[in-house]
Amino acid sequence: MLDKPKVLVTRRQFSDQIIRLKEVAEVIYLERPLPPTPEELRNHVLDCSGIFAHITDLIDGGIMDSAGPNLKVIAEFGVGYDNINVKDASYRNIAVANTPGILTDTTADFAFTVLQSAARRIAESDRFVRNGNWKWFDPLDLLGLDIKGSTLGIIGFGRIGRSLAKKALSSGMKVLYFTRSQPNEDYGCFEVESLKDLLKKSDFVSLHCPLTDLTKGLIGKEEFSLMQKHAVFINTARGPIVDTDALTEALINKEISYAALDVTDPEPISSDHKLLSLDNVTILPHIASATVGTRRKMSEMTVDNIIAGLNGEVPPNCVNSDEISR
Ligand code: 8YV
Repeated sequence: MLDKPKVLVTRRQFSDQIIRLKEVAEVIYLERPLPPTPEELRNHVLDCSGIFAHITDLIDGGIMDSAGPNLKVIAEFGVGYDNINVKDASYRNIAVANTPGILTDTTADFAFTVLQSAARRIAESDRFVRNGNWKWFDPLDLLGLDIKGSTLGIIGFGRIGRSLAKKALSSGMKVLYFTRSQPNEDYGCFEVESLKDLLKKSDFVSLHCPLTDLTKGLIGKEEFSLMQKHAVFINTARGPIVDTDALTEALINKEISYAALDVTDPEPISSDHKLLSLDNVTILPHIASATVGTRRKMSEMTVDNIIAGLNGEVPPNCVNSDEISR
């Protein structure tokens, strides 16, 4: 009998999906909450044909070479796959796949929730009560921003950006967007000519572009200086799209009024980071897609991608199908 191919799963996952994988593969399962160190990753990946990868795993040509010639598929648990060097994978004829679509509404719902919570100073107000500061009703304290009639600027108008736009429009917001690619449908939103234009005109700015060489550091000192003083900045995309030092300064100097972040750079952010000492920022631990239903489906899609890859097929959600041969 032929040996089963090896598959590395780098974090704990839903047990039914591990069982599915075990039917077709010998699974090296790092069933613990902590991500593997780069050295552990290099060791565990040896002889693997597939990798069930997470955002915490930096997978470059070196890791692919540590796996060796059997490696056929790297399947990311998520839509963003900036932790995988796709060029290196294509060069080695390895398929890279992700989980698009399934998390669109969950992530956009979350972005809108975070936007509304920031507008109404929810986290700050909760701290206010817990710290014993709620003495009396004060008509002029903890005043927020209205959603209806405000302008939302969306940077990146892919699936998640467009889903957020629909929610914002139905709540009476005006929506501007800036994108480098051609959107199919804009539902009555307005495309702006430049990022500058969007930053100047928006009351809320929300990031929805992938992290690439082009978008790394896209929002820095100059961009924050263009935003309105009352503007709220939301990042549920990727931390390194924003210059963290510039954001910290902008919040300290009140160049913008508030930031709500589900992603940071570095990630996780250390508990003694300056940002955490500020009252005008909410920081969440990368949970935009974290619902039971969505994470389950993401896990299932990741396993679908791996099984197809092990079978020598192009995985259903392959991002480099044009660059590999099967
Ligand atoms: C994932 C995400 O949970 O899909 C993405 O790009 O950021 C999240 O939905 C995260 O990537 C964990 O691997």
